[in-house]
Amino acid sequence: MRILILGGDGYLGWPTAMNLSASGHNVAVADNYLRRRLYREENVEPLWTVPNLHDRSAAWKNKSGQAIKVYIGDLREWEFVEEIIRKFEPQGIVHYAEQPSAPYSMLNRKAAMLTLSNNLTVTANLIFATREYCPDAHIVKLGTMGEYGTPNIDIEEGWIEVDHKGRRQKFLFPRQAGSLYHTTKIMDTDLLWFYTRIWNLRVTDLMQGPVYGIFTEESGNDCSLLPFFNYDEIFGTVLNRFVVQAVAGYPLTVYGRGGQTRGYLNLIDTLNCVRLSLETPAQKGELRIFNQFTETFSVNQLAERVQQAGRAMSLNVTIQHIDNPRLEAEEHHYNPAHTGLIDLGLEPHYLSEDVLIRMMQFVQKHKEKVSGDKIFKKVTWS
Ligand code: USQ
Repeated sequence: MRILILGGDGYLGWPTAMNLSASGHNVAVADNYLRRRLYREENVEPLWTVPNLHDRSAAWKNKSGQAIKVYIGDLREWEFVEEIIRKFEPQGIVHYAEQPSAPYSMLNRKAAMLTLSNNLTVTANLIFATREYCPDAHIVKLGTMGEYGTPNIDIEEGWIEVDHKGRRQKFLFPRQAGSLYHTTKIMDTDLLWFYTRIWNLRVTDLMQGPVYGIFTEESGNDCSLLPFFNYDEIFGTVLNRFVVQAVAGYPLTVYGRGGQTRGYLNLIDTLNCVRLSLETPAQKGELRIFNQFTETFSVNQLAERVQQAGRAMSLNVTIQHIDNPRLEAEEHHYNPAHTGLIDLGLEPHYLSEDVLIRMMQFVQKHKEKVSGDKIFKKVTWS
C-alpha cells in the first residue's frame, strides 16, 4: 500500500514510517519540523539529538534497503498538501501532523492560536485534498482518549446509543476535554465526522492514551533511528518523564493526589495499532473509532512501578506530590472500553519491570544531559 504519514518527524511519526516500511508498504513522510522549532523556542530540547528526516531516511535505507520518501513543507499550506497528494497518490494517510502537547496549548495566547490554527487547518486541508485527489484513500487520524475527559460513566469505544423519550439514536460518545490541545482533537473528530457523512470518506479515528517507550523492532538501539525523547514538562509524557527523573535522581513529579487515571500503551503498540487499522480499512462513509491503549494506571501506580524498577537497579527513587499545575480530577471513575484493536489482532506489550529497566539503562547513558530546569517549568492552566 502507498502510505503517506503527515507529521513523519514526530515521536510517533518516524517509528511508524519505519514499521510500515519494514512491513512492505511504500511509505512517504511529510513534516515542517514544527516540533523542533517549538523545542528551541521553549528551551525544551529532547534528551538526545535526532537527525533530520533526510538523514534518518538515508540511515533506514542503509539498514533495511527500503526507501522512505521525504517531503518537507507546511501542511497548513494548501499548495503543499495538494502537491504531495497528487504526486504520491496515497491509498492510506496517517495524520499525526498536530501540535500534540496539552501544556503547550495552555502556555499563552500565541501558543493557543498556533495549536488551533495548525491542528484544524491541517485536518481540513487533508479532508479537502482526499476528496479531490484520492477519495478512496483511508485516513487514519490520531485522536486522543483525552477527548472523552473523565466522565462518571464507563467510556464506550467512540459511539453511544442513547434512549430518549422512547426513541433511540447513536451519537459520538460525549466529549469534554481538559486542555485546548485536547479540544482541538474533538474539533478534528467533528470535522471528520461531518465530511465523512457528506463526502463518503473512509476514516479511522484512534483515541490514544499517553505513550511511553524508546525502542521499536526497527530502531533497536541505533541512535540514528531512535525517536525524540522528551522529559520536559511541555512535551514529555508522564512515564517517560518519570524514567528520566528516576535516573537523574530527581523526585518523581506526581501532580496533586496522583489518582489521575489514563489508558497507557507502549510505543511499539502504537505502531501495531496504526498498521492493523491501515491493513483492515474502514468502509466508505464510515468513521470507525478505536480506543487505543492497553492498560490503565493512576499516576501514583506509575510512580510506584518506576520506584520499584529503580530499586532493582540500586537507584534511590523518591516520589514527590506537587501542586497540580493542571485543572483535572485527581480521583475519578475510569473504565473505558478497548476491544476493537484487540479484535483486529493487536497483541499488547504490557508495562513490565524489564521494559522500565531497559529504558532506564539507556537513559543512564545520557544522564549528564538531563537539565533540572526543563523538568518543571510551571505551566499552569489558570
Ligand atoms: N502528570 C503528572 N506528573 C507529570 C506529568 C504528568 O502527574 O510530571 C499527570 C498529568 O497531570 C495527567 C497524566 O499524568 O493527569 C498524563 O499526563 P501526560 O503529560 O502524560 O499526558 P497528556 O498531557 O494528557 O498528553 C499526552 C500526549 C498527548 C496525548 C495524551 C493522551 O502529550 O498528545 O493526546 O497524552 S490522553 O492523556 O489520553 O489524553
